[in-house]
Amino acid sequence: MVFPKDFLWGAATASYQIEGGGLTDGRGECIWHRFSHTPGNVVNGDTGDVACDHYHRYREDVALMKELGLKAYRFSTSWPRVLPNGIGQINRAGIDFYSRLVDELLEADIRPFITLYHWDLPQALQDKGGWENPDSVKWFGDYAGVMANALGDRITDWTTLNEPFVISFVGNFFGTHAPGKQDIKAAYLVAHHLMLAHGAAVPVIRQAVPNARVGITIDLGYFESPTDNEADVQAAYREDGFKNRWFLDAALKGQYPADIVALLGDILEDIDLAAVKSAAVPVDFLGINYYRRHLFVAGSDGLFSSKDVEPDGSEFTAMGWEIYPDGLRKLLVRVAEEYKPPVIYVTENGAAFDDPPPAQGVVNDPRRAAYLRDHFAAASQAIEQGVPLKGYFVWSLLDNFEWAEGYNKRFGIIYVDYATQKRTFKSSARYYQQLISEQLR
Ligand code: IFM
Repeated sequence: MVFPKDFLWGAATASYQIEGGGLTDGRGECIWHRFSHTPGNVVNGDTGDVACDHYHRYREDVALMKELGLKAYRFSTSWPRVLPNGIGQINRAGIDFYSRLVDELLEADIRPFITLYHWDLPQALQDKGGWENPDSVKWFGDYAGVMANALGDRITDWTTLNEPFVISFVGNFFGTHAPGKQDIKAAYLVAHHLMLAHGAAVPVIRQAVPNARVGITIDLGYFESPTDNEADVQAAYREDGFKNRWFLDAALKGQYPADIVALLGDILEDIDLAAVKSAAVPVDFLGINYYRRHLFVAGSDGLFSSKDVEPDGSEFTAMGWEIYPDGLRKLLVRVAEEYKPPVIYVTENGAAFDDPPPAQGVVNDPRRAAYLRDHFAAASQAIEQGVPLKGYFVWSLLDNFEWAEGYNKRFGIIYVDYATQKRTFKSSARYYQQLISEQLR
């Protein structure tokens, strides 16, 4: 594995998953606060009230990043920490927190990559319909402007949204994420407004930060059929359309995939589909989050007449996700060829495993280190094949609040003992530290 010397080795987190700090210092309620405080939604009734207490321990966490040798850190900002009602009055304490964090990162020579929306919509906006409300496009643009004006003197790398598929469908169709709806029409409306909001926010950021590099992060799965049978191949392609092409085509081509539009029919009746043209503003990079492969054959299930199948002989993570590194290479090559983003970052990749507790000052997690090694190798092959991949953010820096799974699933390369908040490097963190230093030598 050889990466360019200027390759950005990073790690990622998200506000609600690590910050904690409850509703202190003027932070408004977000939809995940409401959702996780509603019994039955999250394993063990866990909430993000304390999480990794990063709000108070960010200096210690930046010191850990520096020890790892990270060149870049991807984090998200909590919209209601900055704008408790989502719009209007700015909470100075919220801005100050992110300002201190950014200063600390720059002091440590770590490049801050900010994400404006990683799922913690202000509850006050959800009460007005949330992302289903067409006004959400303007709300998000205004919030982007507040952040760009506050931090644009020190941050050049800006991401609008993280994982529009999960926001729309897991939150509004499957219902297992906040706000917990099960309404497919609502999910497509949310997806549409998210894409318009991205399109509205990019110029706002550019206006405030002339040297900004702006992008969006889309979660992609690698879809294929286990057979060469044409009907099975087509079924896998439809599933790819549902999850991947819907958002890639919107953000990078300004249109929705015609085959999926045709299948959805009336579900889209309230949406002005042509308006998605405005989502395809030029971006400086595309962020890709990759975790797994999905196998599908033709079937009679659901809108896409498909059926998912279990891969034979594969390994799985604690989330039950298949470990399939070559899917990352294939996706990167395909996206580079078909959508031609100027730069790609892997903005998330990593795995949950049932780690043992710390012993002699370390947590032994060889499977996570192997997972990362094999995915880095796939990424390096993609670069050899001409993909403009310029950086890689491991998910996640710290064990954290894994949404509906609570603290039950650990994705960190750094172990967090939630009772004491003590951080312990896992052996995967030591592996990553060594790889970074070798690659930079
Ligand atoms: O923890 C999440 C993250 O917030 C978004 N991408 C996937 C991760 C693992 O599920």
